Amino acid sequence: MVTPTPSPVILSQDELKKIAAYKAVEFVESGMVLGLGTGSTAKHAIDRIAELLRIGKLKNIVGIPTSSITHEQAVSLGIPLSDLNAHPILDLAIDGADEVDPQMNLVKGRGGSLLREKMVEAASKKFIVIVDESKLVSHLGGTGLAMPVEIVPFCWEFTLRRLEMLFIEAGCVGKLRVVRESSEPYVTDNGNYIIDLYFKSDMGDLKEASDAILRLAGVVEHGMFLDMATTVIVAGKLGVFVTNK
Ligand code: ABF
Repeated sequence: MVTPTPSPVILSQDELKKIAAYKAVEFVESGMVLGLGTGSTAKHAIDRIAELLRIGKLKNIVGIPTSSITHEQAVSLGIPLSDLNAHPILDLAIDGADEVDPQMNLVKGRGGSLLREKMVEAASKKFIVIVDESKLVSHLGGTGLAMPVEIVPFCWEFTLRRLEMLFIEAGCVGKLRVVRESSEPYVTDNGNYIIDLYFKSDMGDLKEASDAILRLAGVVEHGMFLDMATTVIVAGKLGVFVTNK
């Protein structure tokens, strides 16, 4: 008799995100001040933190949300919240990312919350990034997908052109992010706009690119998170991998 070989379990992308998120929550300890990320992966982590608080396995957590949507989720789950004014140093932040390179540099902000995410995560002693394996890239901006930049609404077309000019050799094209249903500009939690930059070729040295973008007066922040992650947790077909800086 032939014993059937069990077929491998195929996990959905969302299930992989949940695995990475739950793994990250294993690093949360009672009494921590926690940066709560934004996006579908971070949402799983927040659900899990709330569950552990509910059953008493975690106590005295203070959450610092990185967006209004995360704020709403945390409030609805009863997670005590505060802000950076009251807690300028966080113990740990957990958040997703759009791209992760081999040096643990990130692109974030396709969800629109990059400014608050960067403020909160830069203030955190540890920053765990949680992703499914589709987010791994060999170099940032090389996927043909957007690298977001938050800008002030004033004369946004001028700022868009200036951004394109910075990366003219990389064939950079900028697009104002709009709300799909209305074609109106997407407005961030901070009342700003987002320009999504698309590159035809490598944008060059990341630190130089970052500095050049931040020197433009209409720019508020960009979505490259360089040298910020202290741990990356990747869930994929072969399992869950934790890499520390
Ligand atoms: C946030 O959510 C963002 O910085 C990033 O744009 C996005 C990742 O999305 P998801 O977890 O839904 O894949 O962390």
